Amino acid sequence: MKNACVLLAMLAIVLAGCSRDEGKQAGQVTVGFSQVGAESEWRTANTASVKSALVAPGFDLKFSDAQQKQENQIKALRSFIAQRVDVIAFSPVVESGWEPVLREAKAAGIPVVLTDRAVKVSDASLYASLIGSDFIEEGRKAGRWLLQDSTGKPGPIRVVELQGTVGSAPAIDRMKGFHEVIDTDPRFKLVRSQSGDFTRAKGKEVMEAFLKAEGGHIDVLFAHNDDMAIGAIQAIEEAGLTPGKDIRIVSIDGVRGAFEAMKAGKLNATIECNPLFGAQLAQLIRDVHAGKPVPKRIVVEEGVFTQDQAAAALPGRKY
Ligand code: GZL
Repeated sequence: MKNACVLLAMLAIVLAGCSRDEGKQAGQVTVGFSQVGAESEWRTANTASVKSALVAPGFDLKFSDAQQKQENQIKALRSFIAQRVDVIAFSPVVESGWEPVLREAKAAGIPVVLTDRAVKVSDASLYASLIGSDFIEEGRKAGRWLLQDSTGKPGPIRVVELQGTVGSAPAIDRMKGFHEVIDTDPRFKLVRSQSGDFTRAKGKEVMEAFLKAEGGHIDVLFAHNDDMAIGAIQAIEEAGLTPGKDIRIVSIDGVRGAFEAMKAGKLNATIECNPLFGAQLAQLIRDVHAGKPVPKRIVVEEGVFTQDQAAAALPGRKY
């Protein structure tokens, strides 16, 4: 009996080894991908797009979910380096703190592609390319929508802001773009601004605190993503106010939940941030691996959607 167990264990080890060997066919590109987490509808759609493109012939994908923690991403990148993957790709949860591990990847001769979010480094050669949205422009689009929607309205127009993850490129840049536009009009007064970490739960919690502090004196909510806006909508309703009317709401991402909220009249506008760049990323990784010259910055195209367009657009939305 004992011999049989030993034999079975040995067989399992050999099979596991075989499956690992089979996992990497000749000509395949082994990619280590570190994703921020699963904090929002946008992130879920982005992960699905990346996996649909990289769990495919020609690639051997090693995927890691960092649960929105930078230390988990750094651990994952070091593991990819130790496994000697061909290319590393990752969406950096925050902008700073990456220089050491990126230097280790460079020293190991492993090219790095940034997806979705940017990093702040002193040496731009530490990554080959960044594919993702222009967050400053997304913030400007939100500001322009608010200016246009406030035509003829007297001031003061009291604005609260739900920021994304502290230190992340989208939070920093969306805030910058939004204020670049609304700060030109003295009617707008920013009365509260705090991070909801891009999640529905935290967005609701922070909006509850805003409502408690400001009472009914909030006219507009600018949320850095739809998930926080949807959480805030719950808080606004629980406070006995009507979202979309008592408090106008503009947010960013363009996820299905936002279109449903607009269709229900609870959200006024969403600025699209397209997560579906998996196929473009796969081609970028192929080109980087082949040593071909690639653009340092690839900007994903996206639009703006308002309440009146929601019902017609909803059936065709891909995320
Ligand atoms: C934007 C992306 C942001 C989304 C959020 O490209 O980094 O992170 O706006 C997500 O929904 O959490």
